Amino acid sequence: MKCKLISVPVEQGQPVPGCALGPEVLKDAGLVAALRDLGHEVVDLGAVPTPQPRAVPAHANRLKFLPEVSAWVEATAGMAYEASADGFPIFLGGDHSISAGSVSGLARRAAEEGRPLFVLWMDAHSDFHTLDSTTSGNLHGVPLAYLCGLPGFEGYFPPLAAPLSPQHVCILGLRSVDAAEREALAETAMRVHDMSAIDRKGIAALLDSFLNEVRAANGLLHVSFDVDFLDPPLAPGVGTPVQGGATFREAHLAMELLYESRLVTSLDVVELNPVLDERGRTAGLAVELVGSLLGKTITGKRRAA
Ligand code: NNH
Ligand code: MN
Ligand code: MN
Ligand code: MN
Repeated sequence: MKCKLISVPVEQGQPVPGCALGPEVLKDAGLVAALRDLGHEVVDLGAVPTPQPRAVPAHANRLKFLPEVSAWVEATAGMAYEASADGFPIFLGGDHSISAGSVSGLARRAAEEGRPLFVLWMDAHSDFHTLDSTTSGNLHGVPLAYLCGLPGFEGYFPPLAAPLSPQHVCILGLRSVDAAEREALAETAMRVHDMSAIDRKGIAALLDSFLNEVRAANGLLHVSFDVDFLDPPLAPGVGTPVQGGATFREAHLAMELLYESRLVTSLDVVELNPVLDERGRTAGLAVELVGSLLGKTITGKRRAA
């Protein structure tokens, strides 16, 4: 596989400084070597150039860095669209607002190819606020609502070429939902698997049923991996840790199943905050998990598809 690394060093979508260092630190933690060891070609496309803030009207809600984040979304979408012409794009965040860009660019490409884009959102949070409903004003809390075409983004975020169908989205690992999000989630057709569902049914069963849908629809599959999906003792280097996350084994199993499915066509790795990390553990684990998603196994032998 030809892996294309795209750095998106954005931290204005969340309140804790350090997240913009994510792409460099993931590379310092051995991401390129990990992928090459698996036999992949790695092309580092560098960083999305820092855009000028977008001219947007004033918003009634107290949104933080709206012109800046909106500009990053537009610039990242353009890069995602270009990069997805071939190969396997990997977006290195940066906070989760970048996925409003990466996924919208990929969705535009998928629509042109006439294939449905499915998204697996691995996250402690649902990121399903609209610009009107967010109470924190942190724009890393809105990308999934934007991508699904919820109202209120018009004029503030770039127009969407192709909104996601909520039936094609699966949230996995959820354990922190704000009141307004809870209402919106109750109305959506997205699959929402919280930690309780993982405890009861097992991560493999939940994932298998989603992967079967992707396969049956001949879909493309984007994985948006928010590092706070992981349990905080394993992954302390995130700005908004929430207790009770995925274990080391659950996370690896998920990645191994995704690899074996051969359905994944692109990836985001977001919300790593190296300033909050402890001795590089979070970065190291993130690199290891990307390896598992791209074919690493314990014995080194690849399982057949
Ligand atoms: N729901 C909260 C908010 O909107 C937290 C979002 N934080 C995240 N999302 N890290 O993944 O402010
Ligand atoms: Mn360096
Ligand atoms: Mn997130
Ligand atoms: Mn999160």
